Amino acid sequence: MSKLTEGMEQWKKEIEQWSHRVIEFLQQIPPPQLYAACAVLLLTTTLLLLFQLFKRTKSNTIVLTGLSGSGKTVLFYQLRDGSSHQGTVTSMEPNEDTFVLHSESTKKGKVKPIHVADVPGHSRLRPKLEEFLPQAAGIVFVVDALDFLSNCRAVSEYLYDILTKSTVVKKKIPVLICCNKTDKVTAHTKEFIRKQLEKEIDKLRTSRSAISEADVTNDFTLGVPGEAFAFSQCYNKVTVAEASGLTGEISPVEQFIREHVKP
Ligand SMILES: Nc1nc2c(ncn2[C@@H]2O[C@H](COP(=O)(O)OP(=O)(O)O)[C@@H](O)[C@H]2O)c(=O)[nH]1
Ligand SMILES: [Mg+2]
Repeated sequence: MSKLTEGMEQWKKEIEQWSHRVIEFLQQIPPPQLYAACAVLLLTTTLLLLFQLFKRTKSNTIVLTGLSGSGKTVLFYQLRDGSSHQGTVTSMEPNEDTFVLHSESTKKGKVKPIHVADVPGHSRLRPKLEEFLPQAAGIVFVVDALDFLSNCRAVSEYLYDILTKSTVVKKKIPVLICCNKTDKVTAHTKEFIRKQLEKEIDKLRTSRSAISEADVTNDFTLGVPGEAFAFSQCYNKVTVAEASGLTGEISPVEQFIREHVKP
């Protein structure tokens, strides 16, 4: 017999002896105690499994929205592929995907894929937004910083709608107002855009609450009554950042995503 098989035989014998001892030991324990132990073991494993499941179903969805033309699609591809796919993007391509951020794709260790949904801001499609909100870990609201002034009213109305959605308020979904296209020198700064939006929303608040006296379906009122509206008054966190989807300067967006979708 070779040394190896001898060693194996030895091991086998020892294992057999041990299993005998374990069985003997178990037979000595009164059955009720044994059952109780099994029950405890089963309970803890199910609890652990449930805990794991709960952790995994924790939202990793980021909703990308804003008026059409603000640069959502370009931003989506920049986040996923690290390039803007200029000229190759058609409206037929999927605007929803789960992926590891391009900037993190070379990172070792634990990187959690995120689910990004590009939800068009066209009023006809707005009900679509409602579908995504319950699972949203964060909203990236894209604003065209180049063509801002002519769109200010429409942008504010859409943002107002989002900020007063009951899901957004109740779940305190954080919103990043992403002032896009800042690669162009004529783009407005985030401070300017924030101030204009606050002013415009302040106006909307007055006109909309006048309507809602009769129509109680309005979800929530914004800000502090009697005070000029500021995003800091919102229940959920509202931040403003500058980015350029076209040139790939999107680190504030990636930071926002990482902050709210934990690995
Ligand atoms: N200069 C500049 N143009 C951009 C930027 N992002 C998008 N665009 C342009 O804006 C237009 C609309 O972009 P798109 O992503 O289709 O907007 P969407 O309608 O919000 O999906 C396209 O012509 C883009 O080339 C940017 O960061 N800088
Ligand atoms: Mg698009």
